[in-house]
Amino acid sequence: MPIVKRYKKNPILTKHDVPYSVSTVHNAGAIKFNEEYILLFRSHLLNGRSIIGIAKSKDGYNFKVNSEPFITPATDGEFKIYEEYGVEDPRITYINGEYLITYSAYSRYGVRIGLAKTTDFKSLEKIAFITESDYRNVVIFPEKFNNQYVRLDRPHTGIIPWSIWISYSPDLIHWGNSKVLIKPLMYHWDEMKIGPGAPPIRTDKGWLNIYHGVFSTMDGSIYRLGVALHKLDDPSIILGVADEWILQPEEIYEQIGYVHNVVFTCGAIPENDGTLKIYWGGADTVLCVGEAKIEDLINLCLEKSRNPI
Ligand code: BMA
Repeated sequence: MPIVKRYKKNPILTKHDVPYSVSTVHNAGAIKFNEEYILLFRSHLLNGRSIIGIAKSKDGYNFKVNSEPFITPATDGEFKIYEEYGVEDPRITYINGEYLITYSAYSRYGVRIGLAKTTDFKSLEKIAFITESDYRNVVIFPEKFNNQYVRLDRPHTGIIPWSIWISYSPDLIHWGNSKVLIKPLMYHWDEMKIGPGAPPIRTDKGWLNIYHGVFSTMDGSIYRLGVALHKLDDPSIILGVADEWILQPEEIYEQIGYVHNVVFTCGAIPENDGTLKIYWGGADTVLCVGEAKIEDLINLCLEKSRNPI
């Protein structure tokens, strides 16, 4: 039995479901809002740059896409120069009555992380860039720890393979006290690079961190998903990192597309029955969903663990 069970009617969204012109629908932040499921998803425009659309659903499987995109590159003001090449891969965190959205902003100056917020998924306020260049994959925890906001992030460096770090902030704008937490393993499915995927999910055994890992082959890179468990009251402590991946490209819509052999997540939603709905982009082209038992994910982290560093 695979640990993540694919929804039979995958993919749940494709470019044909979008009422404006795009060539892909993938990598989506996910959250429940007023009894509805919300997805903020990335799409490539026909010029190759990305924007972020919004889709809503009553059941988490059947989504309807709004007629207008939700986040597009700023056309004036201070955000403009850093979003010129597009906005990608949103993550959503609910904290203090607001929905925080982190996204990758691309420009001739590199890739950095923008922070925006909404209270109603109708209007959006861009707040600040919260990293300099050479950062992607920032996920904010939905709780404060010792009065600090906490995030997992992924700086780019030429010295070690790209790894998962933790950083702290008093105000969501200024971040520091960074520490490396999980590093790719040599000759392992995640040897090339890893990065946070879904914002961490609270369980009674710890925070589940669903992340992506990449392995390079003669036929290109393979993006898979893995899972780690962080201590509840101190997420800088890793209780376990599963040695095995939890999802790899196996269906045709994950193996063939805009980028072959990719499953990539930006969001997962825990349900009251102990399952977790994980949303992922297939081959950077379509959007998929699947379910895992939270208990199985925890056990995999604790019983088949590898060294985090
Ligand atoms: C990463 C990001 C993701 C993408 C993945 C696979 O570097 O660009 O948005 O899904 O590559 O192409």
